[in-house]
Amino acid sequence: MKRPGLMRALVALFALITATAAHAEDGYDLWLRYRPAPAAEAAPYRAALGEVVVEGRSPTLAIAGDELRRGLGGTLGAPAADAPPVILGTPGSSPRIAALRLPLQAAGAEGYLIRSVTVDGRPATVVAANSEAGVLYGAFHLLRLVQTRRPIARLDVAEAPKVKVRVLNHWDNLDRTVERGYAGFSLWDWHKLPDWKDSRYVDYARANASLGINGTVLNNVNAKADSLTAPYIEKAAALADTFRPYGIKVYLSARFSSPIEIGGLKTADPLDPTVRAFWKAKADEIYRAIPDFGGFLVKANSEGQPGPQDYGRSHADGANMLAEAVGPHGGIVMWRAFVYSNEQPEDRAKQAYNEFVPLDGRFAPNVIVQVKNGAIDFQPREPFHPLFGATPKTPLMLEVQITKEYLGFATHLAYLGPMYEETLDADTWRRGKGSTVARVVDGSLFGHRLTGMAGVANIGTDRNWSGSQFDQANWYVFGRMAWDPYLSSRDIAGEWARMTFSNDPRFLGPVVDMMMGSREAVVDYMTPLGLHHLMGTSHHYGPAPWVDDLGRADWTPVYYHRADAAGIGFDRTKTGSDAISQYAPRAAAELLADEKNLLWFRHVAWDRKVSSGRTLWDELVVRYTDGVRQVSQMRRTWAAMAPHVDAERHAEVAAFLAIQEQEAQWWRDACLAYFQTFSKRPLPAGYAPPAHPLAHYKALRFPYAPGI
Ligand code: BDP
Repeated sequence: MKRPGLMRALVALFALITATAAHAEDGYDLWLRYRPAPAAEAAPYRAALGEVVVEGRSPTLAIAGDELRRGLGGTLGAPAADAPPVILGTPGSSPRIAALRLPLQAAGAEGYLIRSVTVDGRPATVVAANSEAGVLYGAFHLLRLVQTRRPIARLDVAEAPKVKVRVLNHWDNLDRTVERGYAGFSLWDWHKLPDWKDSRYVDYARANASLGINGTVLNNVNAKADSLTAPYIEKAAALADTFRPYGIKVYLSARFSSPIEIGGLKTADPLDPTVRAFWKAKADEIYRAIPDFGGFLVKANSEGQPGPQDYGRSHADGANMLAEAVGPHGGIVMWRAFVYSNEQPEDRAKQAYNEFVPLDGRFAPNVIVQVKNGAIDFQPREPFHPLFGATPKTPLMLEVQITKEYLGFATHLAYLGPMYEETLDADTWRRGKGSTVARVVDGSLFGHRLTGMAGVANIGTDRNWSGSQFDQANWYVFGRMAWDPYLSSRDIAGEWARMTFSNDPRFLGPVVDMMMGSREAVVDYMTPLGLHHLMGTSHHYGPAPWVDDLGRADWTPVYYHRADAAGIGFDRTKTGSDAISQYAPRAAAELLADEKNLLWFRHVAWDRKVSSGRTLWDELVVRYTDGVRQVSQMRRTWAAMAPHVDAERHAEVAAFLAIQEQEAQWWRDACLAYFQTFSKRPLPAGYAPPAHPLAHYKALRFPYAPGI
């Protein structure tokens, strides 16, 4: 007898299996994969976490409930009928939660409690907060506990973010190219907005909410005034509507000369009344479309961007004018301190401090100054920026780069958690020991309530969002550290690896170690011992330490490494630019004592002995070589992980590591071939010479490298 129904079902099942195998894991699901846990692992969670009960009605609460059902369902299967319920809500949305009289004061506007409680005489788990966004964050926290297999008996979690403004900075252009983006094109489909909203906007919002990221600056800091015209405000409003239920506010980068370009004015002078009126009217217009608009991010008088100094005014004058426009609506201004000028003979590393310290106390209360982690520009390693701790009356937010412009683009595996942590843990010594950058960032050092952390996003249209599987970890660690700048980068790496790949200890041990060492490997094969800014011109791809002929000296690598017959490095002590004096004396002493910063602060003779007992030249060769060796080791580590990872993602990571190994070798060889022309010394015994003569490396051209 023919069984067409069964046949059809089998065919459909087969199609489904092959389809899932082919598309099983391309990385789209990020750390929110919710794959089934093995039965034994699932058992305690199944017994403890039953039906999800959302108390109250609102888009955000519904999202929290749906996410929990999706996550618990995916990981644990359908809820067991007799398992205690998971109850979500706020005291305002839920009489049962109100009746519990939970100590929610400390949770503030965005925090939450997760507790094992008794409701109606029966055990239950509550996720409670003062706000709906807090409930959503709590739901993601509970999911994370399950995903990472943390114990959930007698739950008593209390969390509140330590930083108020936790924003991604998208360097996305209106034509969908992304400046320094290595993950495809911009997610924002401006042309089709506001009528068509890509479903990825929702997944983007989910991912951010899962980390507590509560803001997104949609457009490039090198901004076009068009972003502030009516059609683009409407498009931004459509995105804001999508992100709002996820607790995410939209911000825009503002081009300082907009009053001229789109306002028909002759000037953008911040003290001109017509200019002030333009910005007030513009802010009012934006807030009509986006009532919870977060505010403006501004890059002014930096790298050719217009700014208040074009009119003889200060950064404070410029920032305060915009602050006055958005202030009545509750908006803020994030004013960037990334300023330097080649017309000034001063060491570039000193310029931001020199500009901003005299302005301390002159910014409006809704202005926060956004400072990169180091004084130059997102290099693989920089000492912390001397502005941190130096402006007691001005709140500063930390800006880190998530996209890896200077750390090998998307193909190099470099987990940036240790880099962010290094900055946050650095002691500024401005109010004695323990005056860490983290305490500047969370406001506790000087008692600021406006606090923030910004990450230059690495997100694009690639299926895996970030250009590589492991670059997702950099988005993840940024979000987690913005929520709590005291978290450990190792713990976060473990959390991410569990959620993204596997809870198997045979996987986690080697892979977390590999992640933790990966940024140091990049430092070694690109810029060891405090070297910096050796990359190719404009596209920043690959080594070009020899470049000395750009229009401006402060963009040339030779400006930074200063190699000559005597030695190498930038003297920033008293005998040189004295940039070191911008730090508190104890911090300066610590920075100088740390060999990692050797050539950042000093010009050192080739023959000087370093801590290993080797000469500086030999040490450079050893470090460059060891960087490459570390990548080879990473390849072997990853190869052994095949049993723990789906084939698709394993192959992608393996292929990228092979690229990384080649490029690490290229960096080593090109840099050593070049520096050897100054050191005039042989490589130590056993160290292979560069594969090609220097001329070969100098002749390489990359006109189509991504991200320009
Ligand atoms: C540099 C980037 C450049 C950015 C600039 C910035 O190369 O594309 O515009 O930072 O932060 O590192 O403004």
